[in-house]
Amino acid sequence: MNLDFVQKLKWYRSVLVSNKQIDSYQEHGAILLKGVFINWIKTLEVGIQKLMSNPSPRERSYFPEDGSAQFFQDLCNWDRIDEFRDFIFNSNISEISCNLMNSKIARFFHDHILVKEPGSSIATPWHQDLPYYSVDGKQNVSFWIPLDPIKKKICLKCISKSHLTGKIHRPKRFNGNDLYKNDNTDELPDIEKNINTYNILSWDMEPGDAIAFDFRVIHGAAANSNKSLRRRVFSARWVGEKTRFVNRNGKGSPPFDHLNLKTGDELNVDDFPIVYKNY
Ligand SMILES: O=C(O)CCC(=O)C(=O)O
Repeated sequence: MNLDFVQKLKWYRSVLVSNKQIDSYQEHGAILLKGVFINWIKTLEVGIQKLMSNPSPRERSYFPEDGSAQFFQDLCNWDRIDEFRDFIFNSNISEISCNLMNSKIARFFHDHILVKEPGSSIATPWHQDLPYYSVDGKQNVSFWIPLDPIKKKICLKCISKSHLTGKIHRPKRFNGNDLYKNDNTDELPDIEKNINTYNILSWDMEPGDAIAFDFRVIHGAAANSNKSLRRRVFSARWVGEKTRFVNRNGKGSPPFDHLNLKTGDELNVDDFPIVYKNY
């Protein structure tokens, strides 16, 4: 193959994520991307180590009542953890986001770290992310990036096509408490009771792989039943040019309550930088 520089660049870009993968993302709301972040695992490991030894005021960890290990969570740390910022600005993640969202831009929304220590008995309940977020719009994507090998039984589980129902279900904290007061949205149906009626997407994963999923997709994850392996996950959330700020009349998660934005506004504030432009 004898390609000039521009052709090479186009070829390189087109293999980051194929049209088939983009179609599958739009259709199912979740896809597996193999090996896309393999060169960034060490960087993210260092970042997570730094974060856990100095968490932010937004840390929200859960300690199981049975005395098993913690489920550590923290959010929005890219501006103080160099390794996170490096990954967000210098890896291919912004370009992949842009392509998956069919957007002209990839705007970073936030990072979220989710570490289930070995044997932690805390399962992540079924939920959608959109009702927790101060944004609305179909152009969005989250990446679930494990830093440890993951067996399918403890992998993120996404319900295929659940982003297309048009329904937004009542958000709850992972301990079952309602997130917003006087929330009259519908409760999520009992997924476990009818589990065989859903097409559940989940995979065996290696460090470097990622699941890209839509903010509207119903998803959850089992406890970390593995007694010797940690389940460290770096999650990065992105929005496109048509996604807008929304005031959900309550403290969402993450709580962006310092922002002076109104429903319908573009997210033109430093918290949400545009990292990639496709024009
Ligand atoms: O990692 C988990 O246990 C859950 C992840 C999740 O709910 C999310 O990334 O939105």
